Amino acid sequence: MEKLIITACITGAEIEKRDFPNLPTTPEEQAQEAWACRMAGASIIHLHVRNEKGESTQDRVYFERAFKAIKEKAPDLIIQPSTGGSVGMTAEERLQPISLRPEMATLSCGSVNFGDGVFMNTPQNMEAFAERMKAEGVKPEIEVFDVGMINNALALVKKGLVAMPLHFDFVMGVPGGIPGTPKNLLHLVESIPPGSTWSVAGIGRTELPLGVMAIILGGHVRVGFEDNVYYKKGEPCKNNAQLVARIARLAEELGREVATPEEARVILGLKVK
Ligand code: KMH
Ligand code: ZN
Repeated sequence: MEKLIITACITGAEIEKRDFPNLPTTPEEQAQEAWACRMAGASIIHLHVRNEKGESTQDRVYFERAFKAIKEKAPDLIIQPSTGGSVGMTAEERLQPISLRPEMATLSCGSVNFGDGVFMNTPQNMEAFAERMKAEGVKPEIEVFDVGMINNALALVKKGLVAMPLHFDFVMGVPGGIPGTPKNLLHLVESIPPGSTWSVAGIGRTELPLGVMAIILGGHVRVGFEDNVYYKKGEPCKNNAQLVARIARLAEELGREVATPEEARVILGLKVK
């Protein structure tokens, strides 16, 4: 089995610092958190950024600051900005981090109810996002919130907008999306083309069991405050690295080695630095 890639989604767009003071929101806090996650075994940082008021933003300037701070502290990490942003943002707004030409970025492949709102990704949006990423040489991570989104990604491949092999991230347990059950994860894994790579991001209490399944099945794992802020029931996390360290520890117990960022680049077909 190939080595395990651990992605740390350290901030997200939905959680508020006033509800969860340990959330890293400034570039300095994000850099510190990214470094600690790297030390604990993460090779990718999935990044959302916040403005001075702590609000979610896709403004290029804020991404630029966060990239700089993270690269100074942990230069070898793969930084994967979000193009999902927050529910209600426009496509142009969401696409801003792509102009920084990151190695990877997320590409959501369909619309989904998202709590009380709708996370909108029309076919036209998806094509425009894929085209922009292709033009800038950015590898998409295909975000799948429900099973039909796999087909939407394959439609982008047919149009020549995304190249195989694909890398999927199954985001499971969003209220409105596919529930985070073991059976559903198996179904998703069996539904992607051979040769694809995949990771799982279980929301809330599904994060840990789905992560363990991914370790065993040969997938990869995403953990962090974007998806879950509890270490266990009733015990909030102190930091993101705690969640990364637990996955790394379980992988070791289960005989799966954890990838360095350089090894992750090879697994994902990114340019090796
Ligand atoms: N915040 C969600 C509405 C991504 O990062 O690409 C979308 C999201 C997906 O988080
Ligand atoms: Zn995200």
